[in-house]
Amino acid sequence: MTENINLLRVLMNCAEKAANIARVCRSNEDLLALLVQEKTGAEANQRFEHDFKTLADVLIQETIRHEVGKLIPEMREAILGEESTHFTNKLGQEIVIAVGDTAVETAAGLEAVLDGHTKAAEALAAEVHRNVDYDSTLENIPDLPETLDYSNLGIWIDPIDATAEYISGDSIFTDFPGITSTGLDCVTVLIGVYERDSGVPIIGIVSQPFGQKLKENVYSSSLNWGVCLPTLKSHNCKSDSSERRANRKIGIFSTSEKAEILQHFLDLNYELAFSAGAGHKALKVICNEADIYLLSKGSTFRWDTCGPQAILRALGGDVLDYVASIKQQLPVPINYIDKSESDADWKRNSNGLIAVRDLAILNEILNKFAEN
Ligand code: 2IP
Ligand code: CA
Repeated sequence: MTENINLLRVLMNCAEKAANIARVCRSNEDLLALLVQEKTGAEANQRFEHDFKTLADVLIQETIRHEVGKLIPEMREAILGEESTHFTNKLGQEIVIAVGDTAVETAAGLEAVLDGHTKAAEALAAEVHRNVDYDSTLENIPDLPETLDYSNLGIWIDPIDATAEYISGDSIFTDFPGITSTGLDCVTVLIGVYERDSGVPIIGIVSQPFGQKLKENVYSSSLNWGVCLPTLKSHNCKSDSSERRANRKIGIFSTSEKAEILQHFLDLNYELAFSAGAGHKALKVICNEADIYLLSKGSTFRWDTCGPQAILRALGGDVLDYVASIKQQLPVPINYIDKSESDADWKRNSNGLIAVRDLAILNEILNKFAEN
């Protein structure tokens, strides 16, 4: 059944479908009204804003599960993300999101959840069921090895990373050193495939649904991908080797990173950039616009890192466990081996992270952090 299926192509189309859903929620008036409820409005409105964002996330996750499950049934149950299909909205009602066999069926289910917003439900369902063959617009997509054991693969998805940027949709501004700090550019769709027995990420996709502005309110995606298997290392990432990078060491950080951590980088002659979105910051390292993304806190999750990590591994870099790497003075990669559900926090990268494209730059950094 899965003989002629290329998982990389399937996931590229899934990422594009996710990007379409993310874009339509901002371009369709009815959906945008639900997404951006007046922040100062009634309490019920504020509750709905949160709920609609959850609904969009769950819907994208379910759409990807549906698409992958249709083509590769053995992976259906191994597709994981932040949300569950059953969630309780802020009014205490149980909500179930399901992708039906037809757009009409999906719309009917969504309409019930969206409290009679018929047009909004139909617009979403149309995107869920739209035929997407984005892969045919891309070049140099490799065949995956025939030996790939799909039953040993799991997927982590972040349907919309940098939610706050997505909801506020602030205008994009470019800050030093030419890296976008806030806005829709920081929004990413993150898909990562890992081997369940080894916990190692092997296929990654990072798509920016608002990566290319075509005209006012019209965007197309920028897609980066990577494959890192013993017999195949391949990627397609737009890399920035412009003048402004020559001989400059650049670190990218969360705006909430601790001052003492930033000071270590200043001591090592790094320039500091700040931006929103865990996926976006990792992407800046992938694209060689920054050398390192270090986060000392445990504020990211497996769905934030699995995809970017697979791409960085394909490029010769990795995403590391911050605490363990400093302690052992060695690069210790983040690992995705399935953990027991009894550990409530098992999905969190609780030790922080270090994302690099070139492992060789780590020596002085690990040293510096060990001294202090
Ligand atoms: C968030 C989002 C935030 C990031 C946080 C992620 O994911 O990417 O921007 O914080 O770590 O978990 P920061 O921007 O400070 O790096 P989501 O938006 O999906 O909750
Ligand atoms: Ca996220």
